Amino acid sequence: MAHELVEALSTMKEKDALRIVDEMLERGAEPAEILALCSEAMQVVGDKFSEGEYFLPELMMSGEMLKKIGQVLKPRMAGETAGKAKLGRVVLGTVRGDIHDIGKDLVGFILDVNGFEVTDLGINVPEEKFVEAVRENKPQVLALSGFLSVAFDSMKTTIEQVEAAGLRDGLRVIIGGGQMDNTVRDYVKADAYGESAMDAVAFAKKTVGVA
Ligand code: B12
Repeated sequence: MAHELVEALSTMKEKDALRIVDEMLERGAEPAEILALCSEAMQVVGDKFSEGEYFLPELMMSGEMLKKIGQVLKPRMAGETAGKAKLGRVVLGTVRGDIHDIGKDLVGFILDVNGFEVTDLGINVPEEKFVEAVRENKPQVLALSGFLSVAFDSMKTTIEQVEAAGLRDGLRVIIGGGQMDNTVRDYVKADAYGESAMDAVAFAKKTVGVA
C-alpha cells in the first residue's frame, strides 16, 4: 500500500491517493507514517520538476493533494491538550521570498495539539514582521520554514535582525523545510534544524524543559 500511495501521489491520481490513505488508516496506519510517504512522493514530484518532466501545474496539483490529505490526517493527530495550560509560545512563519506553506502548516498544527501557543505569521514573511512578533509575543521558540534555496538568506537576515533588535537572548531558533539541513543551520546561525514537524515539537518541549 505504501508503494501505491507514493505512486498515486507522484502521478497526480488524487482520487486513488485519497482512497489509499483511507484504507491505510482503516488498517491502523499511523498518520506520521502516511506523512512520511507523502514526503517521499513530493521528492519524486520535485525531482521530475527539476528534470523538466513536470511543470508548475503538477507542483500545484501535488500541493492541493497534500492539503487534502492533511485535512484527513489532522483530526487523527489531535492530542489531548485542549483546555490545558499552554507549555510555551512559538512564533512560526515561512520566510521572505518563499510561499510554500504545507509543511509549515503541519508544523503549526502539531505544535498546537502538543500544547504550544503558536503565532503563525503566514508565508513570505518579511524580517521586520518576525522581529515585531518576537517583541510582542515573547516566544521561547522562533520556528522558520522555507523550501527554496533563496530562503537561506532570508532566514539568515531574519535571525540577524532579531539579534540586532536585542531579542535573541533566551530565544531558541529552529529551521526546517525542503532544502534545509544542518549546514544551512550553521549558515543562518539557528540553534537547530528539524526534519519533520515532530522534531519541532521535541525541540520546543526541550526548550521549555518538558520531557
Ligand atoms: C508543492 C510544491 C509547490 C507548491 C506549494 C504549495 C503550498 N501551498 O505550499 C507551489 C506550486 C506553490 C510551488 C511553487 C514553487 N516551487 Co515548489 N515545490 C513543491 C513540492 C513538490 C512539495 C513541497 C511540499 O509541500 N511538501 C510537503 C511537505 C509536507 O513535506 P515535507 O517537506 O516533508 O514537510 C516536513 C518538513 O518540511 C518539516 N518542516 C517544514 N517547515 C518546517 C519548519 C520547522 C521549524 C521544522 C522544524 C520543520 C519544518 O515538517 C514538515 C512536516 O513533517 C517541492 C518538492 C519537495 N521535494 O519538497 C517543490 C520545491 C520546493 N519547489 C521548488 C520550486 C523551484 C518552486 C517555484 C520557484 C517554481 C516556479 N518556477 O515558480 C515556486 C516558488 C514560489 C515561491 N516564491 O515560493 C523547488 C525548490 C528548489 C530550490 N532549491 O530552491 C522544489 C524543491 C522542487 C524542485 N525539486 O525543483 N511549489
